[in-house]
Amino acid sequence: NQKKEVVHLDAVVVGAGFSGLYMLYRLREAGFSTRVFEAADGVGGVWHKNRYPGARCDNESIDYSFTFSEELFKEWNWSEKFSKQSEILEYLNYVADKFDLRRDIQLNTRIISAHYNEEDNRWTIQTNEGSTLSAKYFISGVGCLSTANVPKFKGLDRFEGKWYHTGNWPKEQVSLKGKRVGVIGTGSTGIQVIPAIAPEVDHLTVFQRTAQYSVPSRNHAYDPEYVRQVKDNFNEFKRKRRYSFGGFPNDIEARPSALEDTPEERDHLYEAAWQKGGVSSFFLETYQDLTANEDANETLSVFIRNKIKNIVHDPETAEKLSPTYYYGTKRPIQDTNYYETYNRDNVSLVDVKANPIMEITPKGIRTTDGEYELDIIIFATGYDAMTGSLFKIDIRGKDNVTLKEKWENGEQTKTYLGIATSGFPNMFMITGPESPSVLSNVPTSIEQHVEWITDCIEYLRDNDIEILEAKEDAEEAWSKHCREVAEATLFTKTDSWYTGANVPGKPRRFLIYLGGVGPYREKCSEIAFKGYEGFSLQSTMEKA
Ligand code: NA7
Repeated sequence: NQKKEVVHLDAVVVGAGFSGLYMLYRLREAGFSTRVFEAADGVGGVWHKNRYPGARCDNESIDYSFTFSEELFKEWNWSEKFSKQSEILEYLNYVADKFDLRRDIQLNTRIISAHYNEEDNRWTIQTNEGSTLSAKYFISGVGCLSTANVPKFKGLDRFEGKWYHTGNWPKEQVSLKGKRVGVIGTGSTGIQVIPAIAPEVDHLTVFQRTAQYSVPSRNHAYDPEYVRQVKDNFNEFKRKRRYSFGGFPNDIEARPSALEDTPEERDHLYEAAWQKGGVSSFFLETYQDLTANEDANETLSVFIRNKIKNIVHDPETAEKLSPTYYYGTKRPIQDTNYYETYNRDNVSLVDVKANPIMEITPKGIRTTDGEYELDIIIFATGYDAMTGSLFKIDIRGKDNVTLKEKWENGEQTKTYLGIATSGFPNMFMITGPESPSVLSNVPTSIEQHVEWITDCIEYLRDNDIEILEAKEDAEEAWSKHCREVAEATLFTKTDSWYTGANVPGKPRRFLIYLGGVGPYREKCSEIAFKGYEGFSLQSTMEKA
């Protein structure tokens, strides 16, 4: 029986998104036998699964791409400033083909467990189709936002219509034409779906729990001259991206404080950002203290609330759409005609904070103020972020302790640099908890992690080191530093997926490093330069 054979490899990588594809490329270049396992039937990670209407990236396309290959960077042409999901998926497929990655990627295969064996210092990895692998290194490229959060509403199984979660949207065409559709959730995803489907459906009912700040994306086709300039300055682009705060190559520096300008100066700057469009115009190009100072934050919050009042005709709807949390402390959002959509006759808004959803009935959704009849329900309810996808795998380190136990279901999540965690030798996480991950331009962060991990594994090979493990004190210090940086901001004061508050019962922990991509890169490099300071290294001889 072929399946009983144990396949021996240097490295097993989970996931074939941006992370897994690049990790495979680098490890293969460095001469390590590597295989990537992907549960879906294609490469692309979240960009393979997020096929819902209106799905786009809200980071600028050129910024949101790989820079490890100048040739790739120069030969690929993005059509628009903010790419559609299908174009990003096309890009990742192109990358897989260009670098001949597919021969080491096994699709339709889920890693169900990874156990570390202290006898031979190797990981035993099991797949859902019964294969067993033995690898020296176990590397997670599962992504931070890939495990769907479907709230456990009573009665969903009795719903007679169809329902979908945006993160698992079917490949087949979903016909919404002439249907009564309900969308639950108004995060980044809901705000893309709602305007995209409103013209097509018979009636759209939006179930909103928290009103959101959103700014216009003002997406447009790329100007070939701009693209040429960026490509001609590839090295500078790459350098700026790597050492910037957010992983973007932006040139415009935000002013120090919103409170140092007059109200007129501030409004002028905010209006310019509103006209330019995109979240980054506000975040990177207005003021540095927006997410650090309550009064500074309020200046922008008021500006956006006024915009909502001006766009939405019905004052009651405008009021319901008016957010009250600190701008930017939930994932900042950009849109195309989101608030305008509420001026349509076939769109209505239900405030489920005031009137919570009681149950899903066979005919629709019942809130405390009545039943809404629907043919289709779209769950735009987000993800079990940061730890959800890691916990789906039975990962066991030393002494047979699971990652979930070690992190006490997330409450005690501690990592060293977001890359490793003590008790789990020779395991690496790409954009793991407590790294800049989702509060950065993710491809920049992925490239940095993948390159650091590859250099580290090469160092271990070249120095006959058998085991690398994060030390507890180093991990404790990093985790504490992460929390301190976060607590100095307004991010920890808001309920969001950043804090785990979106998933009922999930412990509240802020698991993203906010110290900036450039400083983080320098810290990681310094640790490597000092012979992997904070890690214990054991050579083959010592172990024997
Ligand atoms: P988000 O940003 O987590 O948004 C989920 C939305 O669903 C948000 O409006 C939630 O309200 C709402 N929600 C979640 N659970 C419920 C229940 N039980 N009842 C009503 N409403 C609910 O997910 P997205 O998919 O939009 O975006 C995730 C990230 O993917 C995005 O930030 C990008 O980085 C890519 P809440 O605000 O929690 O009150």
